[in-house]
Amino acid sequence: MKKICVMGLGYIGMPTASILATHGFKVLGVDVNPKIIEAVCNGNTPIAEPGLETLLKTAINSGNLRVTLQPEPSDIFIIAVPTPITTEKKADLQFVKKAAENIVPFLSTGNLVILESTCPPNTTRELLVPWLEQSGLKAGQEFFVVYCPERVLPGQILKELIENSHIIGGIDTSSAEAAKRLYSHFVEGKIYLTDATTAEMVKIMENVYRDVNIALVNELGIICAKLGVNVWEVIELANFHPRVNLHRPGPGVGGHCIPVDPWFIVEKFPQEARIITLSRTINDAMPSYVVKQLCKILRQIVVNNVKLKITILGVSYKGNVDDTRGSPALSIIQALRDENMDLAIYDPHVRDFPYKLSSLTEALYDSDCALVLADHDEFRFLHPQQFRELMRHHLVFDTCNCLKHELWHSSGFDIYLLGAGMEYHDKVECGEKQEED
Ligand code: SAJ
Repeated sequence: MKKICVMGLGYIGMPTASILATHGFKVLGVDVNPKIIEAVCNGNTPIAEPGLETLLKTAINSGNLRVTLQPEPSDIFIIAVPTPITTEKKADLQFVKKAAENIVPFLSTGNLVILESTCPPNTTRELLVPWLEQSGLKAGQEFFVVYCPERVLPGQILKELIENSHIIGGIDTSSAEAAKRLYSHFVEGKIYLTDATTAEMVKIMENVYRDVNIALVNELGIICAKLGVNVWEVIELANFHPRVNLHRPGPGVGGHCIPVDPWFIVEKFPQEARIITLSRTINDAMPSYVVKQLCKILRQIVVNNVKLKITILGVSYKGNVDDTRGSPALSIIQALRDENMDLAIYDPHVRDFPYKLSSLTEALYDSDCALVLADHDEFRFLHPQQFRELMRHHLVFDTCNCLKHELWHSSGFDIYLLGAGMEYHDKVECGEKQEED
């Protein structure tokens, strides 16, 4: 059975290594962070992803998965390391370079190297191949190289790793075919073969598509709010059209992919990438729009500069994940602190956060307004009665449209909704009446 070395045990590397090990491969998981290695050796996973802990334990117990700080000679090397952006919005490829350099001493004839990290176009051909050829071996002749982007959704990683289609971009046909043989062992979706640069563009364009579409609805939400109509209702009705698929507005675009990857195109094509750049600007401005709207809502209760307490519900970058990287909540919290507001933060998923987290009761006690920033499933079932008893004022600003607004309204709350204007709280009841009709 082939031996596979997975470089990087993060959100992609860890699940990939576990899946390969449970499909009979001998897998060595490598990470530069000793804490990750220690956690895995103790049977823990530092990543909260449904099903991963069990799968990882099965993989380790089978004897097919080992984890360590240094690679070893292997048949296949998979690079799944982060590719962030610098403060100047340029791709930071230092981790890919380091992983390639670590592989070089162990690379031998017939090996296959797979890059899965999201990278700017031409990274595989122009950077990875020369870095690997430091071994003295010739890519395409003595070893194989492909770019095979990870395209799985955090929260559904295990399912999507197996069920999604895979795009394999080879530096040549033999490389692509070699990678196809590997992925065929566990991928149930279709496998498409192409060249490396096309595969790089596929990956970036998928995330650009999402970013541009989110910017579009965020812009439409701001317009609808001014117009006094509810963007969520407009979207729902427009999406009945067979060729329309409007996304969801929100407090901003977070995570480590969608706010990052579009810059990989902008960096290389600044003149041409106009919609892409504008979309990034629109989405990045959403947190400050949320803060402005919140300040408008609070005007009705401000008396003599009394410090207001805001309860923040949800700080992860999206619903049902524990990940707060790039979360819009971070800049919203900072801006509200600058506005001299007292903040209490509750998130049932998040454990590590730069600001203090509270229990729900603690967060609601004497609060003037609840601000929903992530659409966790738990929030849909929150009961307004508990909020009523604990809060000083009964205001809620839902930026994700995840509460049952009629219920909150009938429990005496003034509900405000992102993309629906300041008068929305008067209309919630009307919406209820219309439904009854
Ligand atoms: N968001 C909106 N409105 C929407 C959808 C998302 O405001 O309609 C926000 C979310 O709240 C979040 C951000 O966008 O803050 C990103 O969330 P997401 O669910 O769109 O994406 P990620 O970052 O969790 O995962 C994306 C996925 N890409 C696509 O769906 C095209 C995933 O498949 C990729 O593998 C992943 O990026 C990646 O690693 O690149």
